[in-house]
Amino acid sequence: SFTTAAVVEQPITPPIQVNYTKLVINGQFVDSASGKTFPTLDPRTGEVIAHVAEGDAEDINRAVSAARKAFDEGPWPKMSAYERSRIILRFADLVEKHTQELAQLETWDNGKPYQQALTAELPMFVRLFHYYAGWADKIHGLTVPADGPHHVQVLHEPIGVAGQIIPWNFPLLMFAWKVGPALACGNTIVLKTAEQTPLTALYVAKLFHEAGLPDGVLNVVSGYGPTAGAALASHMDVDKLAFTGSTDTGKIVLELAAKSNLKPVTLELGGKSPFIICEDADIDKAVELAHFALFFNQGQCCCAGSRTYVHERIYDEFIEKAKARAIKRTVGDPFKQGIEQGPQIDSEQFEKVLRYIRSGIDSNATLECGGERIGSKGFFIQPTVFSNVKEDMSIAQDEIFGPVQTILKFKDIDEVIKRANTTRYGLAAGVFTTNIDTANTLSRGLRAGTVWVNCFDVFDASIPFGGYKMSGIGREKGIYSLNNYLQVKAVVSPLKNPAW
Ligand code: TXE
Repeated sequence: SFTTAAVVEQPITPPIQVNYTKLVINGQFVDSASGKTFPTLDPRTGEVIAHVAEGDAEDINRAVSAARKAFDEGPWPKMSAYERSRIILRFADLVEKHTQELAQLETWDNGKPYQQALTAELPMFVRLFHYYAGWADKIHGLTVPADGPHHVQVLHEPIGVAGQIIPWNFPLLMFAWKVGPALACGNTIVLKTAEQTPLTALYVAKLFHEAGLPDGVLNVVSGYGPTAGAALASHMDVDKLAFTGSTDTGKIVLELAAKSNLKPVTLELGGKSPFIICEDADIDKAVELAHFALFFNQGQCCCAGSRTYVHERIYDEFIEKAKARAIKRTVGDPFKQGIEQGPQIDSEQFEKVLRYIRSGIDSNATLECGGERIGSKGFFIQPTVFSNVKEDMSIAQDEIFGPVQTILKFKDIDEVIKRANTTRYGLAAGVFTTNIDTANTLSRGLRAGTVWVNCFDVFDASIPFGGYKMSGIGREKGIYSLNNYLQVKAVVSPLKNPAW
């Protein structure tokens, strides 16, 4: 039985009002051209939080024109890099002042535990902007020693108007990963938020303008993917596209970019990350870490440790303990103290997770616990654990994106490397062992953009993140993220005096 706080009959009302619901175009809050709005829902109840201006192709055109003008006529790309850095720092300070309201809004719109938003995501958001503010005045080119009497400079210039499309699982952090490097490099932006979670981006866009960001530099369009998102991906005047979301939609936007103006595209897509627990591991610690790796953020993480491989010698004990831990997980109103898990984001994701649970049962994996919805309102799902999972089951291959742990048994290291690599994804991996040779062998053998050894989900502004295989193209964060937003120009001139 579950100790969940379960049914949310009386959702706690956050002490905040939704003040910003319009599009942000050229430094102004404006209605959509069509006048249409769409509802953003509270995942605890499925009820409407607010009606938000619904941008579509016409609004994307307006936003791109504003961003184009702000790029071509300045001042942003031509401003001193130090001044750009100061504006970004002032923005980060303002966000810090409004941490509580922003965390409340993030929890309300997304359903994630308030403590997580408040103590992890908001500080990380601020940290990311401090990091990128630090880069703004340290981006510089090269001179290269070409053959012949020529003076050769390589300039690193902003790429232009960046189109950015983000998902709903970490609305603020995805904003920071995208907007931070683009602004530090002197670009202008049209950002399309996810239709499930439009609220916090509008709030922080307001703060950015208060901090002195010139009009037109950051435009935020709320709206749906096939309308606003597709218009942005295929726009002829957008110079670069960055996308985070599903692999299927990633393929669509890559194609739209190719068919329009061949804008370069970075993609951060789905995953099915293995978490490998070796026989020498401390079982209690491994159980806790594997639990966190999967269940964090309601299981809605692109890098979730969603295939737990356990060595056969400790497998039975691990299953018992993993099941006990899942049963203890507290599910309920994410505004309530002590709640570890809130609702899934919306009915579509909720149904998808329940479908995968049924498919796990049908394919004869062992359902150790969970498997049902909680209550009759909102999108709560019991923490669920499957054992006896085999690679050919769809629960071991597809991204479930929910609180469903799938546990597989392995015998030796070479075998588990091969099996862990048999997916179309390659976003992240985890390794739990006390043996340095095992850790080295596994981390080199696994085809994934991040390998966490004896830890999981450790993020930092300076650590690059991105995927191998169908988990994406390119890297975000760290020094690698800057190249996504820079053009390289070689300037060659004859040298009058070749000696010097
Ligand atoms: O994703 P979409 P969805 C995975 C996860 C989840 C699944 C589906 O497995 O269950 O994707 O989620 C915009 N042109 N991830 O449907 O569609 C959309 O409006 C342009 C992993 O929410 O990829 C939103 O802003 N844009 C992931 C963004 O794309 C389009 C995070 C993501 O939505 C578009 C989220 C189109 N035709 C889901 N269609 C991760 N990597 O972290 C949609 N969009």
